[in-house]
Amino acid sequence: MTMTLDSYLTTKSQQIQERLDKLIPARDGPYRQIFEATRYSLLAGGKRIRPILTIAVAEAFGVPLELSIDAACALEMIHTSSLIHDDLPCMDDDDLRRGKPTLHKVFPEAYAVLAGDYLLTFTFELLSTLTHLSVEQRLELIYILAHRSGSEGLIGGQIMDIEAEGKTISPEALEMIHQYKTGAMFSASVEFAGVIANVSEGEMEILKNFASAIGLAFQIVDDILDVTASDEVLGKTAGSDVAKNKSTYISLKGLEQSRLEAEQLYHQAIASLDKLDVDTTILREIANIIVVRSR
Ligand code: GRG
Repeated sequence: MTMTLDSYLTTKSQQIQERLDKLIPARDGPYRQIFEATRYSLLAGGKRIRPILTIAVAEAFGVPLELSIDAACALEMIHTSSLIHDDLPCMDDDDLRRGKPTLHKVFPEAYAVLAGDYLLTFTFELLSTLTHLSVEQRLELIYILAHRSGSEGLIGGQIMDIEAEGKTISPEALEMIHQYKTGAMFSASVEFAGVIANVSEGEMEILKNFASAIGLAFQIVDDILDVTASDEVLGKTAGSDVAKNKSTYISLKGLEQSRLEAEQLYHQAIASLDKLDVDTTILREIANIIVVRSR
């Protein structure tokens, strides 16, 4: 990682952390536990790659951080909501997330369900109240996020993932699961920036192609790290795909071919950026780190 990108990511992560802390503060009162439970997972860190992408793409089009950060935080909220639910005993039943015990291990399981529900609903409340954006822009963001979280996004991807457990599926079926489960949120992140920056239809198409390539690359690398990295480095349980008998890029294509495909997707992402008429230096570096990351 270059120093420039390193400090860019650190700065943005801190800004996102501070903003999330303000958007969902600790509160007293008879329902204070919902804020405690939600903040336990939301403020636990994580790479913040989705909100960083929103901010970075918006900045590439000249939009200052103040205009994109709340929408970026909304994305991180829905992402965290999906992680909390994904970790529940009725789903992946995981004990470790973001370097800490999962929410349902520390709070009653019902609180984990409710914290996920709260983040999911608060996300849309937040987007509807972003008065620095036009009503049309807000509606567009709400549509994008609802669509990318729904049957053709997070939720559809998750149910296909559950259906595929214990089976060997085709590479095409696996790619579809990855595009829905993981790619959809990367698409939303980049589309969010496009809406906030009022980009042209042509630019939006290019951004979507960029997002689709890095989203799939991110998940392939996630599959690779699941077999090559440790719990400590990942902050979540390594080897869980094999333990749950899931088809992954590695099980279907092997480590070498998976690395090659991630690399090809990186080049595809860069080729999309080449078509944009703005400074995409940081976006190129983010695309690179998605492929060469170690956690
Ligand atoms: C709440 C809308 C909603 C949906 C629930 C449970 C579920 C449906 C979907 C789960 C989808 C899921 C867990 C996808 C995995 C995506 C993925 C690669 C997560 C890991 O992301 P990182 O590495 O994690 O960016 P950090 O912790 O760094 O943020």
